[in-house]
Amino acid sequence: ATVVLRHDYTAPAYLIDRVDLSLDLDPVKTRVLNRMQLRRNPAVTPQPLRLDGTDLNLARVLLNGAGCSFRLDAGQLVLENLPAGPDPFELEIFTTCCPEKNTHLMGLYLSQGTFFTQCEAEGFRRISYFLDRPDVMARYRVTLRAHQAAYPVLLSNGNLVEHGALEGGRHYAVWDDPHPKPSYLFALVAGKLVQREQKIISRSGKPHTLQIYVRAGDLDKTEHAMQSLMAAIAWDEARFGLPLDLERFMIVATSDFNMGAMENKGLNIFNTKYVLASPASATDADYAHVESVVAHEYLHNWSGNRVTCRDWFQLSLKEGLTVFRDQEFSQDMAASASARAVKRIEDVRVLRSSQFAEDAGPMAHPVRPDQYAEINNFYTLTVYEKGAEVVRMMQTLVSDAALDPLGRAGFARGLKLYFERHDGQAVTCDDFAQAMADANPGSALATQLEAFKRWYAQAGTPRVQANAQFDPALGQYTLELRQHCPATPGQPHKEPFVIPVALGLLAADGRALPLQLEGESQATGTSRTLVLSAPVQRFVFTGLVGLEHAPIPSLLRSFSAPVILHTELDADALRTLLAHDSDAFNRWEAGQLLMLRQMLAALHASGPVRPDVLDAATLEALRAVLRHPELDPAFKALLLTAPSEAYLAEQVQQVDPPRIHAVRLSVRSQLAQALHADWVWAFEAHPTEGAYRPDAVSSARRDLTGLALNMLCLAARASGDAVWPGKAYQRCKDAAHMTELHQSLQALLHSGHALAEPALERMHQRHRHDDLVLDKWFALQASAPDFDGTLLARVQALLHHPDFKLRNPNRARSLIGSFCHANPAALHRPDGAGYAFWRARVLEIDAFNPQVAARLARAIERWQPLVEPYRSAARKALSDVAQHPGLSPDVLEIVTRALA
Ligand code: BAL
Ligand code: ZN
Repeated sequence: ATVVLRHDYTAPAYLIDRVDLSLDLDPVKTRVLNRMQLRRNPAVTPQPLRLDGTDLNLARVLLNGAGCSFRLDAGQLVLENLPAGPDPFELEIFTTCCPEKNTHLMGLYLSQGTFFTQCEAEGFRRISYFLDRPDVMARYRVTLRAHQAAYPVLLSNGNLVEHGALEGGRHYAVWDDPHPKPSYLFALVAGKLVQREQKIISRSGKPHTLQIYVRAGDLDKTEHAMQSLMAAIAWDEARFGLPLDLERFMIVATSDFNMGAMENKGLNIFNTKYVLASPASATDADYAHVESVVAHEYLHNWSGNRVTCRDWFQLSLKEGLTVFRDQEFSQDMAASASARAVKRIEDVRVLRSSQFAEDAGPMAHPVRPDQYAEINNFYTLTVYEKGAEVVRMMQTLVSDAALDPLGRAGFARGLKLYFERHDGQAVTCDDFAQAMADANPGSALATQLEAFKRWYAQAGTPRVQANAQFDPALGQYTLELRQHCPATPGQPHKEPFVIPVALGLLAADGRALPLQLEGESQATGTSRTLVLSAPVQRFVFTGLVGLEHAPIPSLLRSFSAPVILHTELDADALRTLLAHDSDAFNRWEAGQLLMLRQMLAALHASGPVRPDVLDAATLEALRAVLRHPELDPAFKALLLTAPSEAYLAEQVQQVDPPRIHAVRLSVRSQLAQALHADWVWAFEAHPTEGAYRPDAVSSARRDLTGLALNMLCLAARASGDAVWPGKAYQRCKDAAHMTELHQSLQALLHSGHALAEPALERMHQRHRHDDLVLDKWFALQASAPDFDGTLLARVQALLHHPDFKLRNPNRARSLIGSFCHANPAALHRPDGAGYAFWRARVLEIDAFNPQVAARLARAIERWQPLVEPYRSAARKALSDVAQHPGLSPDVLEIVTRALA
């Protein structure tokens, strides 16, 4: 496959000022007339015009209204004899395409009889020949024509300027978008839809219309999305002074979508999963996802649309920044400090279990990649989540300890300058970092900008080792921090990173100690940020007199950098942090570390996994957390959840998935039994009755109740008790809302109880007409523990269930994705049958939707650390796929990198 290199970037040879696009929509043959006004880019040497196009039937090309010579070359439409000179010229291109046969879900396609588009990254070229690259920005006017009865709603970007009836039962609509945009932000929708509308007045006094379009019957599930949209609009204006620049802002939901959602200018298109929510169909997690994805796409209106990427290597410019912004939005919505901490912990859990794994595997790439074969493969956790951490570190590094300790004001200044400088442009990650630094001269970011930017250029997760010495006589505590980053594919040596290390010191009794570095005249607070930028640095804290024991360091508070931290802290110190640290993140982290160390010991021990993995002191410390009178219930639930199997796998050189699963199950069972009375208390003390509300306080209560029920059913597995499984089953039957049903069914499935079967049956009966609930129904089964080795057979049987639809991405991911990505102990079977299943599904899906297939292909990319017999069998499955004739470039890139 062709590899695209970042260093090969050249500016476009032509610019497109205006596009007048006219589409006669028809499922079998859609006719597209594309009239463009182009001109030569004066900054580039004259050369032929090469327009991108994929799967188009070309009928006619006119240059300034007359026929002209052209040729097709490797899918591109090439025009050589264009007018010389700077004057604009008009090109008229007439093509047809077949939306009905478009199974890639890129370009123009049909979902349940409605036309949708997806153009990011390179979908526009499936609609018309174009300079399909993000640095070519044009003004669009779009005319849509279609049969009125079948497609009563006709939408595109911008404002509706004209509409009316045509002959033969057809009608038309003309949309004009005043904002120049790259082709990836183009969108249209045509079909039978209903809408919820909301008029708002923004701070500046301007009126705006907000609309959410869905299929008939789904309107009652759009309230949360509308509330989230209004909250996001108000938040961006309040926190960053960024107003809504559109008269009309539309969201449209589709159930066939490769991604989560898409930020097309003024016409966001969403996977139904991230728009629709009602108490009966959506869990607390779904409500939170809707809030954050609606915000994410809206926030792109500035970070992505007003200022976009010069080329796709800069994807994190918009994605990392927008993830950071949506994470901040969700934290601000959470209101209380503990709810903020819960959100941060959840985000870090995703980063550490999945992005760190990506950074350690064959797909490791910098936040700003240097090459790709298929750009769709680089919509990754590294570009998104690690990219967001890079932005967060910038915020930390522009902080002013005295005036702006969190860096919020400095960051807002930087963002303002970035938008002032680059509004309407397509720019690079360097431009963003430069604006941040320029707005904050003298900050740690500005003074070390070039070194900081290694976060964009170097792949891999840095390791930070902390060692300390305490001199009680001098009251001096010396902290030595060392960093190193392992090699990643193509990058054997790494330069040091600039790593903000937020920290505090605690006395043995848990008191926060004042922090004064050598050379400073006085202590400044009890929390501060050190900047580690050399391979080794020493920081000397003074004034710590009268301490009997060495201070306990609380390092990397709030997870101030995406690194793996190694400390020498013993179990006593961890328990002190768990009980007293003022930083909620590190309190949680101390609990995780206590469990993790003992889980790793059990993993490495020989013989069967013992039932007593955790020691008594750890259990008591965790009990104290569970019973704590003040801590937030959601925080307790996170703290009492053992590190995930994926995270454990990242801690070892030799990965044995079934053994990892056994260790975690042993810890869960131990917690369930040793804290039985406490779980009963937790379940009973946090009633969840009453009308469902998705707010942080009530969802926190449900988090803890759900975990308690899970634990009580697991304890019943050992004791034979029938009461708690009975209660769980009753809750499945009487569930007042989906969170309750989902948690209760999960409790039965995760304890392997026989009542799970009738509960599943009831869930299906009750919700079989709701696609999103059916997705959960498949996912619950595919991700359940495989207690008796029959799960693969169940998943295989479910492929033939009347409700299973392989071509629907959500459904395919719910069954096949859940099994392959979220159930390692069931996938990695000694007989290799899990890999055979994976191989067959990857090939099957690749034949019609390479983007979805490539995601699935990544499920076994980390075969190298597996122990035998898994390692050889997984490699064999990968090479079988790699040798398959006709493989898409998408899947080929994944398997080739995995086997390299
Ligand atoms: N731009 C692709 C979908 C998203 O990240 O918003
Ligand atoms: Zn995004």
